[in-house]
Amino acid sequence: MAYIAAGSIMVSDWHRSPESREFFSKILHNKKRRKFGLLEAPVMPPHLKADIVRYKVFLSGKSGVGKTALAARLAGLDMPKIHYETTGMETCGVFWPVKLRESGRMLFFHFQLWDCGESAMRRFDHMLPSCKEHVDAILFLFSFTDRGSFEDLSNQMSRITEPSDRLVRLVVGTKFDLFMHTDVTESDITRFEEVWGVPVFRVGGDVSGGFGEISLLLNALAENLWHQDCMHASTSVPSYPGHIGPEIIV
Ligand SMILES: Nc1nc2c(ncn2[C@@H]2O[C@H](COP(=O)(O)OP(=O)(O)OP(=O)(O)O)[C@@H](O)[C@H]2O)c(=O)[nH]1
Ligand SMILES: [Mg+2]
Repeated sequence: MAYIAAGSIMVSDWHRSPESREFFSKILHNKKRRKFGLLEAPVMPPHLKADIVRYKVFLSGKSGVGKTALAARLAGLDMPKIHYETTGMETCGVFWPVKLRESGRMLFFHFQLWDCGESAMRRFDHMLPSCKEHVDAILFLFSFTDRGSFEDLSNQMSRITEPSDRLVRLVVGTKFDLFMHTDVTESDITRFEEVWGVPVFRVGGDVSGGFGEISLLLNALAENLWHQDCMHASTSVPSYPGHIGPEIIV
């Protein structure tokens, strides 16, 4: 599926506009991200009603590239300072409010992130199938400080997914803050984006205050998932077990 340019469906940088303040205040607490229980969700006053659309997102990449750190970064949790191999599978949820451009409608996206340690993935055969079951998007990670992880991307993408799979694929380069030690050049990235038609996002460093680079990634995820559902809804009879995206007209 063709990648959607930022801002074609959703208002880019909406998190910076005063209008979004009330929505973002529902996912923040004392300038940090609010923690939601399993069955909790942001509640808006009736005049600002916003539907919640839910998606499953799988984080894939070599051990140590920063899957657990990225999940924590996106969820606003503390990031691991040192590498503890994730011994099994962990999930966490991220709410992210957006505004649709044409209708002016606001929505809360809920991304359920699935993070599986790479060695557990290799050891237990059932891990990959359960991560892939009903998955809506996959983030393929590589680290800017590990050229091998970048070179392995193409392999990984063709091994885990089929071209016919209905899912959004995005690539995330981690440890961009350590660019002094980078093993991957800008022209490597440009070439990869051209060949695969998939955008590469760069993350790294502190997320102190504001949403910084994660807003780009969360918006892109939301926008492409929404687009994917709209395309699917226009070509088939809708039946959406996991979420209520497509029956809402953009
Ligand atoms: N400087 C910097 N360090 C990072 C970044 N992302 C991850 N790290 C560090 O890289 C190490 C490994 O990160 P993890 O998130 O634990 O790696 P993982 O992909 O979950 O690894 P497995 O669970 O073994 O599959 C940790 O020490 C993190 O602090 C980043 O963007 N910048
Ligand atoms: Mg991990």
